[in-house]
Amino acid sequence: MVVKVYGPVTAGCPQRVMVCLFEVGVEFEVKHVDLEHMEQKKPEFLLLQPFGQVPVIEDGDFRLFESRAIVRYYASKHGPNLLGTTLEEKAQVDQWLEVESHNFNDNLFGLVLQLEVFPRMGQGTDWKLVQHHVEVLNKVLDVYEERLSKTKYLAGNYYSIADMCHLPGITFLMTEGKLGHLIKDRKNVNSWWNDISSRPAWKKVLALDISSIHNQN
Ligand SMILES: N[C@@H](CCC(=O)N[C@@H](CS)C(=O)NCC(=O)O)C(=O)O
Repeated sequence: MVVKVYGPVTAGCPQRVMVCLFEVGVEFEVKHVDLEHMEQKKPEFLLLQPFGQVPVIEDGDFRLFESRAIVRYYASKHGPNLLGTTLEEKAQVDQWLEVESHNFNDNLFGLVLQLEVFPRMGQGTDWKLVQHHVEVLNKVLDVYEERLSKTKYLAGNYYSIADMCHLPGITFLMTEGKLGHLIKDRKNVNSWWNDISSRPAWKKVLALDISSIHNQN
């Protein structure tokens, strides 16, 4: 049974799910949701995701939303190697996944809104807020730099979903956000980034072609 992933291939939250599915080898098809035209707020989509956001997955009769919950589910279902093996390793993965979700992503998402979403909607950028998010992210990434001087990956010396969940956000910093120096100026963070972003699963996500996805629907 092919898993359905609802969301544009270019949006960070669905990308988090897609990279996990590529990594664990689960076949999926993308059901494009047009965020520009607010398809995610239409009644039929709210039946799938009551908060009107992507991603959602459908796996047979099973439906799930919240990207990190989906990532945890598929990583649990298809082997322990992305979650750590011992109880302590698993707890470390959970800890760094929480850090990704709150310390990192809350600020990253603020930057996506100010630098990409609002300008596209014809609204101005609040540069004071941009400065605030960058300042906080600098502090967060200083913590990462220290951590990654001791271990190869965030949770330890094994690649995990905690590393994986950073891929869309850091890609934004490196590209549209034009804030790549936050990564490149930190030796250990930069090596970690080069390592995790060169994994085939992430390259496959970036290669997903929006026009071919449209044709599937
Ligand atoms: N915590 C949710 C956040 C979902 C989310 O913010 N999705 C964005 C795309 S990355 C979205 O649907 N934006 C459109 C909207 O909020 O109306 C998750 O990780 O799945």
